[in-house]
Amino acid sequence: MQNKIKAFMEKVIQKNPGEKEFHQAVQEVVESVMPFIEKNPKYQDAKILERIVEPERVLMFRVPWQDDKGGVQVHRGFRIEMNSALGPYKGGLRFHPSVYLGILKFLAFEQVFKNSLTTLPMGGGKGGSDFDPKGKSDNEVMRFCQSFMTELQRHIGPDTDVPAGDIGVGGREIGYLFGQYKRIRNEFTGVLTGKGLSWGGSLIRPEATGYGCVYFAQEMLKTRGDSLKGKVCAVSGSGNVAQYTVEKLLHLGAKSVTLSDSSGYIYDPDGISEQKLEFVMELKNVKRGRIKEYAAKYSCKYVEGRWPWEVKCDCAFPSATQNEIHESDANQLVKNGCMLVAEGANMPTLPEAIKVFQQAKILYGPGKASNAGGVATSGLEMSQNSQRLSWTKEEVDEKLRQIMIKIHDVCVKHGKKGTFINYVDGANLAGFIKVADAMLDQGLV
Ligand code: NDP
Ligand code: 2IT
Repeated sequence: MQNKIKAFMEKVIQKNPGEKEFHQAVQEVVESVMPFIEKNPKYQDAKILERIVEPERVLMFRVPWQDDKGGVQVHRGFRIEMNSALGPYKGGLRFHPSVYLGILKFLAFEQVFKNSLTTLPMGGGKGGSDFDPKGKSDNEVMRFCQSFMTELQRHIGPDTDVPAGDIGVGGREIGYLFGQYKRIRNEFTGVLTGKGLSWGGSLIRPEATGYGCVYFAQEMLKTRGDSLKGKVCAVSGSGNVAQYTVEKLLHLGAKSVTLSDSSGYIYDPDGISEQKLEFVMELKNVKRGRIKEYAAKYSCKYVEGRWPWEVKCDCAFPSATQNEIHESDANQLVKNGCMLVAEGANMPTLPEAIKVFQQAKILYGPGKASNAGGVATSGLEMSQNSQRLSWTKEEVDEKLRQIMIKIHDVCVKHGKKGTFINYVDGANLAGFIKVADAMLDQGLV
């Protein structure tokens, strides 16, 4: 088996040179599904694995824009249309200076399996740019978004490809992108999700990734007869996912003691209260300041240039970015008694660190399962847009909760090994089988 995996990965690496995050994401899925494929020759004969790692289409384009001083800036835009076996391409846009093909291909690849798990009819895609919204004025961000959409609009549509937010793309950016799409195409459609409430957005979409991740954690704990009540939680990041993770943890009686940004983390042993969270939301979403200011305001510890995994906690919610938990962090977490890791971010845990969690037999929920609530609620936004109706907050939240329970169930079904649940294998296999079968049904495409 190991030889087969190695031979397959050698080809992937050769064909996609320098895209190390993509290699990492593919390796994880291939390790889970290769034994299954070996037992089911129909997938081998149809070369499903070889096809699934090849994007259906990759778009790469120039994004020129003018800054406030009148200077010309040039960035690179991307959209990876990875797989449409289950529905229109669906997945976020990331604006971050680190963005290149390898990052967006890993994200698009993960998205295919994640979207399959949601139970909703969505294919997988991802896009973005190496543009950094940090430090830019609203007008600069608007001009960039308008230029980006001027090209992207010819490739997307409500039945073709439906982007949304990710790192660096929130409500403000979605607004500018939607405005430009509408202006060029002269149509008001559900071409993006994460829209404002008065112009086609869904209630609970902003909350959905964080809430969904906490619902998933709840289900994981239930398998051990436990709950979130009274748990001390370490959360990383301080953006969309982190904020609503902290909010839901608070609602369920847990205590979040950390938040971070790319400069460092804060440690507040008293816990982040409703009022403190309000401060964080204003700081991050309106003032666009640094998390350090929380420590100054509430007189707690701030640790520059480090991740919060050295803090003692019962549960960890990595919600910033890929590869933020290294092997040494995983060892530290386990040593400190951490019993659960639920990933709000995409691929935040390095492979060696995943092994540490699995060997310690703690509850470890991989992002493609535990953070699927965001895209699932995007799917619900698409349904509402198609119906030209809006559902209530309670209705959307309950649908989200039920979806997270179903994702957990299917992970258990495919990942249970004796008394231990391998959520990585469970999510990869369940996600894969549905997409693979749809690809078989649709012939050689
Ligand atoms: P935001 O842009 O709202 O927030 C990102 C947070 O992570 C910020 O605090 C940011 O700090 C920090 N961060 C980003 N990159 C780095 C880095 N390289 N090193 C250290 N810190 C970093 O993004 P989201 O909250 O939307 O996304 C967070 C994660 O969740 C991502 O992995 C994303 O792919 C994933 N995700 C998001 C979903 C969504 O619906 N938004 C759905 C599913 C997954 P700083 O401001 O200093 O850059
Ligand atoms: O990684 C993700 O699932 C997202 N950024 C959300 C994608 C979406 O289409 O809502």
